[in-house]
Amino acid sequence: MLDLVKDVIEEGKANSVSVPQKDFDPTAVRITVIGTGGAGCNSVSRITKQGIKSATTIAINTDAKHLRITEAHKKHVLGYKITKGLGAGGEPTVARKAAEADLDKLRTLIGENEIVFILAGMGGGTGTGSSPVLARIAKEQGAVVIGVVTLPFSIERVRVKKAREGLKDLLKEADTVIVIDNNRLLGYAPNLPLNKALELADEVAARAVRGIADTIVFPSLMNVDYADVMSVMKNGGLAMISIGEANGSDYVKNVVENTMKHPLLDVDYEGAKGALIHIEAGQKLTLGEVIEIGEGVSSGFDENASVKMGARINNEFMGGVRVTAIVTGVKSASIFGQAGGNVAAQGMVASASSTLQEGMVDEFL
Ligand SMILES: Nc1nc2c(ncn2[C@@H]2O[C@H](COP(=O)(O)OP(=O)(O)OP(=O)(O)O)[C@@H](O)[C@H]2O)c(=O)[nH]1
Ligand SMILES: [Mg+2]
Repeated sequence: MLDLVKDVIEEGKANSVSVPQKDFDPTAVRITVIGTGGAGCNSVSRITKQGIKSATTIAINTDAKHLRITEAHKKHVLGYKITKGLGAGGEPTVARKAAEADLDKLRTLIGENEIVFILAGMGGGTGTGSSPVLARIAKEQGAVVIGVVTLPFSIERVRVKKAREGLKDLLKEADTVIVIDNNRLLGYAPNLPLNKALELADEVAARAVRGIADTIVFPSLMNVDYADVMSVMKNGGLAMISIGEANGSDYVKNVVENTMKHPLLDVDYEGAKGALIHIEAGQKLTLGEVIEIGEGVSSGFDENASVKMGARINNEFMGGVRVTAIVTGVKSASIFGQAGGNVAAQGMVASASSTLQEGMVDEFL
């Protein structure tokens, strides 16, 4: 079983994950992680409890009661005048109005950043309706905006349409949206109870954020700097994430296989814009192995995709290795349907230097 799954099953273990304790200059690269709605707040709580020195965390919810039990550096009850802190009742339009009513407060709360992550579960009211507004504000204030969102389990049927609409709106405002299809988490652990599966989604979101934020901020065996992240994430469009782990002998070959086995979104890499591969391992990891892993993981990507690799030594890993791969500018017929999808998606990749056009997204969906 993947350590990823074990950490989630063994209650509390995730809270003891060690993070680099180095001081860093917070003015160098300002990173903010925003969680909105129940799922987004739970993901942000997880990140905050684990400890994150590379970023500021903000939790936003229309549901004040849930916000009270959320851990974050800053918290905000969204659109209190409209929702009275009682939630958005599953209505994205209510949450959008609540966010629009709070524009000035949100501008101050978010501030200026180089990178802003927006975490949400698509399919409910608050996360679905507010995340595009938050993305717009963060972008207007100068940040590269990366959404990290989940799509509902198929058993949550009525939420799927709402989730697609929300994703479509978020793709218009954010640079890149990393999509975790909850159904695909079951590839990691088919028999998880629902609450644990949702925690697993939180953990994947946490690793996506940490894989990017910590690698930029803290010195590593192989550094990824802000310019590298920009080249992959700016106007990256739809993105998929996959996590692989391996231990013992032959761990290089095994981790490559594991990483490619369970992408968390069913995608086509043709025309992919870029990839960010983050590798964490114990002391014995060599630069040669880093390159071997990177080449192995990226062998299926589009040949024009710009691949950036970062590697960090983590003494907790002993003989193990963990890989987080994020591929941007991908196409996903399984979410968006076949008709017109491919043409529009190729257009998205071809226009990497301009922001996503509204018409293109509509066609894409
Ligand atoms: N990762 C994760 N996903 C969750 C969790 N809870 C629910 N989800 C998923 O996220 C979707 C949205 O749910 P919530 O985040 O609770 O909804 P919300 O944004 O708070 O919306 P309202 O409560 O209607 O305002 C659900 O359909 C689930 O697929 C969680 O704890 N973690
Ligand atoms: Mg809620």
